[in-house]
Amino acid sequence: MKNLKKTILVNILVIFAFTTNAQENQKIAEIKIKTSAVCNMCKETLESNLAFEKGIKKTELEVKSSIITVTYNPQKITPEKIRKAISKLGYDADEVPADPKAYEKLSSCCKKENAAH
Ligand SMILES: [Cu+2]
Repeated sequence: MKNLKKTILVNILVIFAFTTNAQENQKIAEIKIKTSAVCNMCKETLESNLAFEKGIKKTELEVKSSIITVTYNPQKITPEKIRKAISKLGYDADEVPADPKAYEKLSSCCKKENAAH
């Protein structure tokens, strides 16, 4: 009798774990944000720094179009916060302008006014 109870309990836990996992998989969204990135260094800066942002799962910046594709968990981060994070790194993100202080710290080749390459 004791063993039966144990088996039932384990089964319930297993079912619970699977259900949680299924919900977890649905907590994924994707957004494309237009940035002011101009070169591969910008790509590096954005992708490596955004990786530390809570809720962001994957980032991929296309240098040619300056568009960054962000895969994120909408339960943990909002598109608004993602744009803020990009701005804090010194880059424009859609309608959110680059944070002036962060922008100043960028390498000269990464500044949008010098985008001659
Ligand atoms: Cu750059």
